[in-house]
Amino acid sequence: MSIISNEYIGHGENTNYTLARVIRTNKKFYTLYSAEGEYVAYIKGKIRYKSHSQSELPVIGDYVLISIADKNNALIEQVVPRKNVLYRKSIGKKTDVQVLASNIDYAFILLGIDNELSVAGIGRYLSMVYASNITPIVAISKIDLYEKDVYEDYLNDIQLSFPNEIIFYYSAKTGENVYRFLEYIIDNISAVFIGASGSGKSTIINYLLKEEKMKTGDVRERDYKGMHTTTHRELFELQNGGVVIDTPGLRQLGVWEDANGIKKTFSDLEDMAKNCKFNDCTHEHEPDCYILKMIEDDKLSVERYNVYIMLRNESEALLKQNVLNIGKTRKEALKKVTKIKKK
Ligand SMILES: Nc1nc2c(ncn2[C@@H]2O[C@H](COP(=O)(O)OP(=O)(O)O)[C@@H](O)[C@H]2O)c(=O)[nH]1
Ligand SMILES: [Mg+2]
Ligand SMILES: [Zn+2]
Repeated sequence: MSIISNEYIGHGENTNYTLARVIRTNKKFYTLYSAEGEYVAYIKGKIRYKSHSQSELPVIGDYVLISIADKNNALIEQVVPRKNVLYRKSIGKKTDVQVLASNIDYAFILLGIDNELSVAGIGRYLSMVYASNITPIVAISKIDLYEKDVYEDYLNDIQLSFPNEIIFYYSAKTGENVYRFLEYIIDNISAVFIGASGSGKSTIINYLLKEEKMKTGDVRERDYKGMHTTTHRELFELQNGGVVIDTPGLRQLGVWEDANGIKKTFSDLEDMAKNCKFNDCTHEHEPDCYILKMIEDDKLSVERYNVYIMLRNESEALLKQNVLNIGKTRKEALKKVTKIKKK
């Protein structure tokens, strides 16, 4: 039973509850895997009531303790403390944290070679994964679409921009390099697949599963009451015991890469910055900037530098904008309070 990884076996042993893992989430219910089989489960009202934000509610990958009435009616009593969560922050009226999956060892960032393959985009995904303290692996799909000499230089540039990350390319059509996934996804390891819609997540998972457990493209299915529902995320066990988690396409809109994740992605630049003349050097125009000197000396890739500056500036601008927004809502709230007081 590798869906439940070794480190969690035995959890809840001294309780009347059964240990299970969330393998599918839906609006109203969850599908769980346990040693005794699969269950449809609901959250105990208390959990929903007590939770301060959406991020505390069960997500795909969570281990939970359940009480069981029958196969179609189990109750999630507790979420077992998470090892980690893959999350992203977005800015709208307020800052939101969206938890995509939990208890993850690797996040495979999938990018179609025919689409959306940019150094900046990769930097963004890396920052998100590092902010969550998860190891990223970049996998570039659909290389069967082009001759090697068309994309080889480009892929070299990408590797030069991210010299510390594992990056490989593959084709789910010809099977080229697909084995690379299985070097990482082994027994007791959980890997999540992220990337834009159409980048090939479901296809490679199907390939790895060696059977059509999922439909590619939009997944819609009937739930147990016969209603059409969109399945959000799904977790599967490979024959070798590794676990893979599919996610829906991530939209970039309003997404805010955490300053922390950016720092981790570019930790070498953060280190170099210690040698700049000014403490608050922006590394854009200052004299005696060590980072600019490293570029001049060909010791730092210009592309890597550009992505760093872009993401850092974007993150700072969004943060500022957000602080302003919060300021505005506070002012509005205050206005209301004063009005009430005047009455
Ligand atoms: N030529 C080619 N097409 C692929 C490859 N991987 C996925 N596709 C196609 O890309 C489309 C989107 O794939 P899908 O797995 O549904 O993407 P998802 O949205 O990331 O889950 C489908 O039409 C797949 O057949 C690949 O390696 N080569
Ligand atoms: Mg898909
Ligand atoms: Zn500098």
